[in-house]
Amino acid sequence: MIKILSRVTFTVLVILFISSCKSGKNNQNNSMDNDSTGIAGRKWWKEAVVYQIYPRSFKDANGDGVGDLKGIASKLDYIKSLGVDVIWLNPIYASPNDDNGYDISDYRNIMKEFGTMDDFDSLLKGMHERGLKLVMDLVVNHSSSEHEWFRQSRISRTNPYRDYYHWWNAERGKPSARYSFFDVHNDAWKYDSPTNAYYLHYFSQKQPDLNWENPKVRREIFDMMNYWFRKGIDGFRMDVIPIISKDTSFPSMPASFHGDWGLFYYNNGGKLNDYLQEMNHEVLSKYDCMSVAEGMGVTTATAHDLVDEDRHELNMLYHFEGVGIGYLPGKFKTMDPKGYKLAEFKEVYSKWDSVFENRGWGTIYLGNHDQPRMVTRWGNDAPDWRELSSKMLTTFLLSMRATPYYFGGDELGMNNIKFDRIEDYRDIESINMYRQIRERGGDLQEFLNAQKISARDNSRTPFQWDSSVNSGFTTGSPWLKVNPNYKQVNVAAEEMDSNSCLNYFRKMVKLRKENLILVYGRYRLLDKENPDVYSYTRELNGKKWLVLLNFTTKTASANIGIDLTKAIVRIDNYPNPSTDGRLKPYEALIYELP
Ligand code: ISL
Ligand code: CA
Repeated sequence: MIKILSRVTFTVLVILFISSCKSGKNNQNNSMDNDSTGIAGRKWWKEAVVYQIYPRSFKDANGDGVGDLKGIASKLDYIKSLGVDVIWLNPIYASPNDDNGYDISDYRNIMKEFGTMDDFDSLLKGMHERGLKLVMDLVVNHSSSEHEWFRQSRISRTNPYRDYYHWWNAERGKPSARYSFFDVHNDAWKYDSPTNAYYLHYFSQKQPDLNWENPKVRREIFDMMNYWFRKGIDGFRMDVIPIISKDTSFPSMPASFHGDWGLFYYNNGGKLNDYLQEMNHEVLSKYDCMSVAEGMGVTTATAHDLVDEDRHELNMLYHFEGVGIGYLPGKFKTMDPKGYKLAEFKEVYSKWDSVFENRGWGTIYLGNHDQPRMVTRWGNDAPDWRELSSKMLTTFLLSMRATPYYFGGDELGMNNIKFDRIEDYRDIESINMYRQIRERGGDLQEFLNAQKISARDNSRTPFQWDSSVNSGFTTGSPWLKVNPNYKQVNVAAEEMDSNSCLNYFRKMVKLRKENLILVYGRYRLLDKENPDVYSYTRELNGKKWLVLLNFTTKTASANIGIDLTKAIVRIDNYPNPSTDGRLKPYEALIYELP
């Protein structure tokens, strides 16, 4: 029987299994600057709010139903109005779109559907004119099978590009098992008849893994990164970068890594840190840029190796422990019907704060293009609570001690579309997982129900600009259905309403930008066991702020023993803030304490 890989659960299990943060290393870093604020190590990327744009779904300028660069360019004033600093664009490079751009066929060209290099140049210019920085996606664990390197590589065993990828000649027998994310049979080896060999693909069959052992591959990648930096980009978000280093003898996985554990083995190639140091030396160190790893499989024990300044590797990473909370073990991305426990949520985010308390720097996110919509997953998207809970989550994200990554559309309180039928999905993950379950006679209805909460397409539906047809996203036929609630939930309507999610987001961004205490202030969790309310303080230079967040539909009390009568309310998602520690449903409050 084919075992379903439960990616999210595996990460959580692994992290629980591995003991928490190794400590003891002294901070060797002397490069931190001090300034008049007395804050050590100030950096623009620590103070930035990152706004993520899924280009396919943001704005379609030419009516073909697919978002494009001209579309994004036409909305730069909107983005600027949010108060954010950095835009992270999901991949916009040439791609046959097996995995929506995460399968790149030419790293130095723009995807035809998205436009041209001229469109890119003027988009970047438009961003910089507005003081916005651009972070691009770097997808170099794998390329597309349609990349010229792979076309060459598969022609013959002696082709100069052969060693750009991982091949296993079939006369050696079948290689030992490796698991694939998007393969119907979870098999990461694909037999290729022209050379009677298997190639490795941790993701889809059209995403062959690049061979980082080969110095020529690394050279090509570093040159390509320099090419984009010379164009003026401000950084890279690095797709699944922790899994680039492989043991190319491909031994069978140790027993402890079998099943759900298998993918963790992918992090253990041994040379990741060498490669990142080389990348830093050859590329990153030459620019005032930011770098962030998608930290798949990174644990509290290994995080410092990637991001501490004295390592000369990357600036930040984002962990997967938070987004794994509440899923049932052994089932593919299926939520526990009882929901998630706030106590666990607090524990995870407090633990990751402590990891970076003295060294390194963290990130925080509650949604992205691989996750469902923030309000559906962590708040409550029922009509009575969607706006309040969405504002409450925004308050959380923007008041933690980590660089916030905010997914476009969440500022409107956009929620999951919850498709009923597999035919509505476009994502290879949902489609191939459905096929897999059908092949082994599994429960398809159960899968579809679970997907309503967890499927990636929930966050990829077109951006909701106004109440005109297709939410003003396209004049054509959208590549993925628009959420029918666009008539109420859209930018135009929310601009008119001073209490909208959109205007709350702007207020909260402004509060963070104007008060470094929210960026750098020490974080302390209060009232840890409270199952309903998340309370914490932030402290900087003798000042203390208090954050209170009610995660439930009931009135709930924060038991913090702090007299709030003289406290100043800095933000509240209700018009009449509580003053006695009793919080209304989904109430979010930030106080400045006397
Ligand atoms: O999407 C996921 C869970 O459903 C993740 O396991 C995801 O596959 C993983 O985080 C890697 O993600 C990144 O690389 C993938 C791409 O499909 C994702 O969109 C990207 O964020 C392959 O390039
Ligand atoms: Ca278009």
